[in-house]
Formats: sequence, structure tokens, C-alpha cells
Amino acid sequence: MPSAADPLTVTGSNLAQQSYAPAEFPRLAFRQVLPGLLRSKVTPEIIFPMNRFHLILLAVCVLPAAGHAQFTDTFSSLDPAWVTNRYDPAGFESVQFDGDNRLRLTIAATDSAANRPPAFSDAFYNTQGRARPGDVLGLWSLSAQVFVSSTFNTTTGPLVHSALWGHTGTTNAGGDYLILGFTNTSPTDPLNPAAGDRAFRFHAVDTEFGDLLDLGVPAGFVFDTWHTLTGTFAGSTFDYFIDGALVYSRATAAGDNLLSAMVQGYNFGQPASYSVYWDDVTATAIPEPAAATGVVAGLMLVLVGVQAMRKRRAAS
Ligand SMILES: [Ca+2]
Repeated sequence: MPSAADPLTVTGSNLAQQSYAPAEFPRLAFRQVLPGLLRSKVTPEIIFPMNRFHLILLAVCVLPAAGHAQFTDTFSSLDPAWVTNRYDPAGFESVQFDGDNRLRLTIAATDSAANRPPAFSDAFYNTQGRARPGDVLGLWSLSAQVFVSSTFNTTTGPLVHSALWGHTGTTNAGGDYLILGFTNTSPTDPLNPAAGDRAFRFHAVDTEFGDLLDLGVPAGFVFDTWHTLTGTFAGSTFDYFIDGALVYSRATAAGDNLLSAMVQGYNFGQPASYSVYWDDVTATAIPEPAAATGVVAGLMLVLVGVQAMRKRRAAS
């Protein structure tokens, strides 16, 4: 439980401040919450290795466009770039919802541990979703819209967990994970829908410690509307934002290069299925200071050249 010793403080101007001791609550909670969620380090499941050709291609094509979205997925249709990660969810489709085409992720009992083929019965495959290449070298930002239904605000109804994942590095087994999502599980008995301390809240997974950190909900938070989840790596830390407000930050030594982006849910093995609507998954390169300076210098040279041409034309 939270302790005054060595607190890891989560702050945010519009969040209730929360303090956790990394050695206690978050780690304990992680081991109880969502078994198998972070076993990817020993069982690589990402399938977008970058080879030398990709790296050169990215260096040539992507870096000059640094600062522009590497992709924005509006889910007008389901891009075939999305491929199964770990285990295919019951639904991962583009549907009409709230006036636009959205991604609908559905987690169902048919894919529970008890109902999966024996080779996939491990809790590792309770995490169900899809991934697409991130295609960003260097610094990056990953964001998405998520519709937080009031049906998730329950202490007796179906357990839910869904999150946006960013996997960094250039190899399956390397890099780090930025994971930002929400749940309504109990922090002490997460697989028990009848637990007495269930509450809806956002959370981030700290892969360095294997911790799951509760982030609460922003002040004035409302259900049944869209919220923006954003994660960035701007040089030394993963920074986590809810609706534009920084809610958590942690150091990482492996934040470079967005290898893949994922939308995941967790299968709790309940009879009832649940769906989560996502939209506008966006990966963006953040210009390196040196690169940005280079771009500005290049633009200045172009402007100087245009000016010189105009002068020559005016003189002739
Ligand atoms: Ca859309």
C-alpha cells in the first residue's frame, strides 16, 4: 500500500496528487493486476524488425519530414498495417460510431484463457489487440482518441482494461514500452469482478519496474465522450498526457525510435464481452534540435536564393 518512503509522486495540475512507493504498491499491484501483461520482454511478440534497408530508408525519407505525422489513422477503413499482437481480439474493425468511422476493439469470452487453443492458454495471451509500424526514428509522440463509456464506470459490471502502447527501439526484444490506458479493476484483486475496491481510473505501466501506476482521473472528467491519450519521448523521459495535461513522467534509456504502435485490451475471462472505441491514432516525429536547426538553415538558404533571383530579375 502507499508508503511515505521513497515515494514516486504523480502530479498534474488537474489531477489529485497521488504518491506511491515503487517497491510497494505499484509493483504489488502490477503482479496482481493483469497477469502476463508485460512478459513481452521474454517472449518477443512484435513483428516489425527494422533491417538496415528500413533504417536507411527512414533516415533518407523520414528525417527530412521530422515534425510531421508519420501516420494518422482515422479508421475510415481498417488499414491492413494493423496485425495481430499476441492474440487477435474478437473484434478489431472500423465501424460508424458517434458520427464518424472509429476503431472498435472487442474483447470476448470466446478468446478467454479457458476457450483459447492450449498453446495460447497462458495469461500472456490475455492481452489482445493489434499493432502497426510506428515508422519514427529518433524522438516521437504517439496519441489517440478513446471514447470512455459510462458503462465502464461500474464496480459490479464487466472488468475492462484498454490501452495505447508504444514500443521503442529497432528490434522485437529491445527498446521499452510506453503504455497508457484505463481500467475499472480492483487494485488489490484485479481479476475479481466482485472485489469491493474497484474504481475507474487511468493508469500507466512502468516497464522498468514492472509497475502499474494509477493516475486517477482528471478533475472535471466526464464519461461518454472522447479523451486524448498521448505519450512522448523527447530525449530522456517517457511523458504521459491525458487531454493535454502531463500526468506522469519517467526516465528511460531506450526511448528512441517508435518501432510500433498498438491498441490493446485485456481478456478477463468473463461471460460478457466489452468494446472500446478508439480513433485518430497518430505517430509523429519530434525534430531533434540539430535537425530542426538544419531545416531552418535550409529554409533560410532557399529564401536567400529566391531573394537573389528576384533581385537579378528586377535588375535585368
Ligand atoms: Ca475516425
